[in-house]
Amino acid sequence: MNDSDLAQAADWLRAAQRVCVLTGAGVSAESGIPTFRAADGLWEGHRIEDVASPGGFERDPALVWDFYNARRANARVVTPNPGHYALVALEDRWGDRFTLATQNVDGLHRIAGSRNVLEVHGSLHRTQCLRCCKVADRGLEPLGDAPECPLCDGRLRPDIVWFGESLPEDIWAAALHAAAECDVLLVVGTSAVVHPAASLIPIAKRAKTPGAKVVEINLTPTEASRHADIGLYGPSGQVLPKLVALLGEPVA
Ligand code: BV8
Ligand code: ZN
Repeated sequence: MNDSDLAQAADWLRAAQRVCVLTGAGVSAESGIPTFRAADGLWEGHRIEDVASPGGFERDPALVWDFYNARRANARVVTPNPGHYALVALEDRWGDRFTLATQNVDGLHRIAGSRNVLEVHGSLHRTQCLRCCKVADRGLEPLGDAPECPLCDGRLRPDIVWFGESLPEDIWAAALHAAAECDVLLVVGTSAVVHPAASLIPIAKRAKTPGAKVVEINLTPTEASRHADIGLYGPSGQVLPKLVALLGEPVA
């Protein structure tokens, strides 16, 4: 990552009225949560269809709960990293003109202090009852491989958007609006291969004229790179704090 690109990204941010951020598993990597598509990725040893699809849950709910209980156990022992806290600082600066859409289900953005967080793929912290449909925040304590609803004894599933499932309508509508309206979109730690989340990137560029400036923050170029105006390549836990530090004090 070169200093002139960092300075250019900071200039675009300083001039932005509205800022949107899209994060993926990479922003939590330095906290100790494995990403999905790296060699040691989460999907290792598990076919996606078996553990992150409605069909997989129908076929073997205990296997799926084992997979999610393992991720809950991992999320229970990690803490936000400087990248999460830098995004909190951006929200402090732009207030309600800042939106953070995350594909992550680990809850670390909220734990770090982010407020306006759109969890487009759900959350490890929540369960959904298949009988009474109650969605409940159940923290990250172990849930066993056949947890039941405390209200109606129905079977519980993770409140996670699986492959082949649509995203929560209200959350997705808010993410679309934020991407379409923003002046700068930061794309942080995502391979940008999963849709429709990845479509927020071209939407930010094309929804209005002039389109948003897109800044990619990643270890390597990705599917997002072709839409990016600038790529800041390095660990997000280092790049984001540098970017925030360059912004200086907000002009009153
Ligand atoms: C839907 C919950 C239909 C599970 C997840 C063909 C083409 C296009 C689309 C499709 C297609 N075939 C099927 C589809 C649709 C499918 C899809 O996109 N598939 C992909 C794989 C091709 N999408 C769906 O099924 C979606 N639903 O389409 O429904 C529909 C429509 C209308 C009505 C009804 C139905 C649902 C998608 C949601 C799936 N659920 N998560 C769980 O988490 O357990 S997706 C899963 O992938 C995670 O949420 C994850 O966040 C997401 C994206 O992955 P990333 O976050 O990007 O993670 P990854 O490992 O890939 O990359 C990490 C990046 O970080 C890397 O670039 C790495 O370099 C970088 N990095 C690492 N360390 C650092 C770093 N960067 C900075 N600093 C570091 N330190
Ligand atoms: Zn219930």
